[in-house]
Amino acid sequence: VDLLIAAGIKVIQYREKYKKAGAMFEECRYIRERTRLAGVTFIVNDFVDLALAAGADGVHLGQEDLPPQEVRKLVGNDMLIGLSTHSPEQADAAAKLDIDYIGVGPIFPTQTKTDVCAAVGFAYLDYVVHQSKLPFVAIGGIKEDNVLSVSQRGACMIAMVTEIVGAADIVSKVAQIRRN
Ligand code: TZP
Ligand code: MG
Repeated sequence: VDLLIAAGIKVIQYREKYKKAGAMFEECRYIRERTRLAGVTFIVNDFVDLALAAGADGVHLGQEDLPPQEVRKLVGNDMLIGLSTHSPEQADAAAKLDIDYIGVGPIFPTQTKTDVCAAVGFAYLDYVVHQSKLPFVAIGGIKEDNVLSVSQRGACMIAMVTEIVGAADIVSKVAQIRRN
């Protein structure tokens, strides 16, 4: 997290799936402290209670998580809600919800998430760029060597996991990606 902040990353999402709640809370508390000092947005994946307890800026939901309208009742109007989407139908449904952004992907095949649909490719990205009014984050298999193909199609927020956290030098990797 400290390296991501040093690299100038604007949004950090906590994506732990297997630890005990207490351990996750301790990690989120650390991330919250660091991101607050740095002015970085902090989103918790999947767990509404953890997002609230940690004072995160937002919570990210999948299609099979709690319904966004129910989560809105729990978190109030100030917290961001993000929703993963994988098809034009899901983007259209998301437009009717009180959410702040959608995830769009996986654009390319990914190893990071096992319970994920097949890569949606550029067809779905193009649909969102041209048809959706919600802010969106492109995700899934995005790397230094293909990020330009995603941004040139109109994505201006891009999420990367492996390419960044798997880099030997995170700060240089992010600088190199930004030079693309
Ligand atoms: N949602 C769709 S793909 C994905 C998530 C969380 C994983 C992205 O990870 P990577 O390593 O950048 O492919
Ligand atoms: Mg999820």
